[in-house]
Amino acid sequence: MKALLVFLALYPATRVVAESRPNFVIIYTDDHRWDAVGASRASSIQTPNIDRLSESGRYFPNSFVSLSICAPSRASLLTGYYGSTNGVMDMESALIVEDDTLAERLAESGYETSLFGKWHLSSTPERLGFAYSSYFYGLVPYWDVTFMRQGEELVLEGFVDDATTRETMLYLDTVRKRNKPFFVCYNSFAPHMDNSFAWPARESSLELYPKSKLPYPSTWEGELPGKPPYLKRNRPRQRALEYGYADLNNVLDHIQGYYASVTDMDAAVGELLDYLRREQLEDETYIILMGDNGWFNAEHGLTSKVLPYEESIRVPLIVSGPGVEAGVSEALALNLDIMPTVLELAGLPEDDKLHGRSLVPLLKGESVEDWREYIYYEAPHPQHGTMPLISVRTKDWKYVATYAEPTLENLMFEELYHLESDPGEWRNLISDPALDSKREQMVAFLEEARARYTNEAGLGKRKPLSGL
Ligand SMILES: [Ca+2]
Repeated sequence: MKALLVFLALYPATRVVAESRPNFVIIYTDDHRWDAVGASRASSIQTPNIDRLSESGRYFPNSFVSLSICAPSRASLLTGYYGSTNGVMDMESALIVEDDTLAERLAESGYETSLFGKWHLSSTPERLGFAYSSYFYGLVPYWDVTFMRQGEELVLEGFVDDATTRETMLYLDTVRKRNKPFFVCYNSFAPHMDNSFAWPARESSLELYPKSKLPYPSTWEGELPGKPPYLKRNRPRQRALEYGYADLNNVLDHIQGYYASVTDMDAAVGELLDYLRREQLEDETYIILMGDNGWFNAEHGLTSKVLPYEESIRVPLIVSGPGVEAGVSEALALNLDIMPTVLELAGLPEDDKLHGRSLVPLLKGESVEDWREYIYYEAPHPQHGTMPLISVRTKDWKYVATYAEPTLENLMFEELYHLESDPGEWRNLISDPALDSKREQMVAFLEEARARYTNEAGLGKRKPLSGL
C-alpha cells in the first residue's frame, strides 16, 4: 500500500493520462455554407489554409447541421442531442439536459478545456465546462471587438477572427506547458454578417472576387415555384428584398462580401494552423473544422438560414489528426457526430444515448456498411420567418414537411426533391404519382427519426441547468 501511494504521488493520474491522450481543436465557423471551401470544388472561393487542412485530413462533403442557426447548432455540438431533446430550438432557449456537456466530460477526465471567439448560448462557457474562455456574445462588428477574457472585458484591436486566433495562441503558449491534453473550441465570427448587417471584409479580399466574374444563382429572382406559399411574404424573402435583391447588382455585392469574409476568416484560421505546426502539436492534435450553419446567397431569392434547403443546412466538415487517412468520405455526417467522435478519440466511455455517431472508422478510411441512410433536420420553432418544419435527406432525395404548429400537427405543405438530378431544389416532385412510394419511404424515415430524437423518446429525468 505504501509503495502504491509513493507511485501515485510520483505519477499523478493526469500526468500518466496526458502522455497517451490527444489534444482537440474544434474550429466552428459561423454561417459557413458547404460550398465555401476550396475542397468543395463548387465555387471560386479562395480558402488556401482550410484547403491545407482538407488535403492532410478527411473531408466530408455531405455534412449537415441538426438545426441551421447559431445557438441550436452550438447546443447540439456541445450536448450531442437534437434541440427537441436538449431544449435549444431557437436563439433564446436554455439547455434543459442534465447530462454533462462534451467540455464537462473532457474537463472531468483531465483535459484543459477552453473556448475562444463567438459564444451564442444563454449560459456562459464556464457553466458549460470551459475552464478558460475569451469570447464575445452574438452579433458584433468585424473590427475592434470587446471580448470577455476570464471575466474581464477588453477591446481586442483588428479583425475579430484574428483577435480570436491571438487569444487562442496566447492561451496555448501557457497551457501546453502543463503536460495535460487540451480541448480548444475556436469559434470564428466571419462569414456571419456583422452587426450592421454587412460584410466589411478587407479590400484585398474583396478584390479577389470581381463582381463581373462571380457566379450567381439562377433562382435569385425568388419566384419560389413549388415552395410553401408563405415564404413569399415572410422574412427570408422580405429581408432579401430589403437588402435590394430585386436588383442583381445588390445580390452580387452580397456574394462578393460573403466570399471575401470567408477568405479573411480562412487567413485567421491559417495563423492558428501555422502555430500548431510550428509548435509541433500537429502530430498529437485532432483538428475538426465545421460550419455551424450555412447561408442563402439569394438562392430561391432568399437570404439567411433555418430553412431546410442545401445552402442553409449543408456545411463544411474536415478532420485531421493522428491516424486520420487523408481523403474524402461521402458518408452523411452531422454536427451531432462531433461529440461521440471526440469521446472515442479521447478514450472516454461511449454514450449510446447521444444522437450522433462516432466518425472514427470513417476517419481511418474504413467503410461502414450500416452507416446512416438519411439525416434528420428539425426546425419546429418558428424563427427568422419560418414555419415549423422537419425534413429528412438521403444521399439523393429530400423530403420536407411544413406544419401549422410547433407541435408538428396540421401538416400544411410537403416537398420532395431529387437532389441527384436537381441539386438546386427547384422542382418539387411531391405531386408526381410515380413517386408515391418514394414519398412513403421518406415519410417513414421522418416518423422513425421523430420517434428517436424527440424528448418523448426518453432521456430520463431532465431539468434546467442551474443559473440559466
Ligand atoms: Ca451561425
